[in-house]
Amino acid sequence: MPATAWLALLAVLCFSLPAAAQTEIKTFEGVKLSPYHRDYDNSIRGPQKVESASYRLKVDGLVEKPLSLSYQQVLALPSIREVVKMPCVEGWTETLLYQGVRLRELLALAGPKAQATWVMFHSAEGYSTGLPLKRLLGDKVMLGYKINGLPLDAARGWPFQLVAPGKLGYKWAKWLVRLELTAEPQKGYWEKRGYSNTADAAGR
Ligand SMILES: Nc1nc2c(c(=O)[nH]1)N[C@H]1C(S)=C(S)[C@@H](COP(=O)(O)O)O[C@H]1N2
Ligand SMILES: [Mo]
Repeated sequence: MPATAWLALLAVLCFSLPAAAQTEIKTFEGVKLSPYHRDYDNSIRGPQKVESASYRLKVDGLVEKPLSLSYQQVLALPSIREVVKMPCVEGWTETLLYQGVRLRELLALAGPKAQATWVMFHSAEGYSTGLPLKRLLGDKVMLGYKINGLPLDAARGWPFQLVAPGKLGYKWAKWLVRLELTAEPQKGYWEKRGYSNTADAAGR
């Protein structure tokens, strides 16, 4: 084969392989998924552009070993995939395929202290919410970084979103920067404004 043909082949591979890896998954194990891209946004300050080079996920508070992890360090941990439903208090529900790191794996790396009973999730734009530590040890609770096979973008919550099945959407903090373990329950952004700190998505 002439050199130009090799070059052409190489170019085709370089452009088509990443593109193929980025195709959105639309159905998974027979379940029709909600679309990744939407034209509405209900977050308190709109999509956030989190800087990737300097990004660190902090896990601190009542832990034996505080963590400060880069995006790549989190992605290197074992991951899971689950189809989950995210119901917003506004009335809509999305069914999405999430991929991420099980929260209990991450928490185990930090080693919660005996007094820790609660985890506060802090986001880049100042949003926060929290859940009982016990509730976060479940099989399907994760630090999500892909939806329908695509990495989270600025609208979806890059780099990480809490995936909390059974809880209303305002517990699913996006643009996560810090997990803080505390001894007592704390109120987050919406909870301080009167929303339930339990946020059970009963029947939704
Ligand atoms: N950082 C941050 N996370 C957030 C919010 C927000 O305003 N800021 N809004 C919450 C609410 S009310 C809902 S319903 C979901 C919507 O998330 P989605 O983009 O996955 O649909 O994000 C939650 N996470
Ligand atoms: Mo919401």
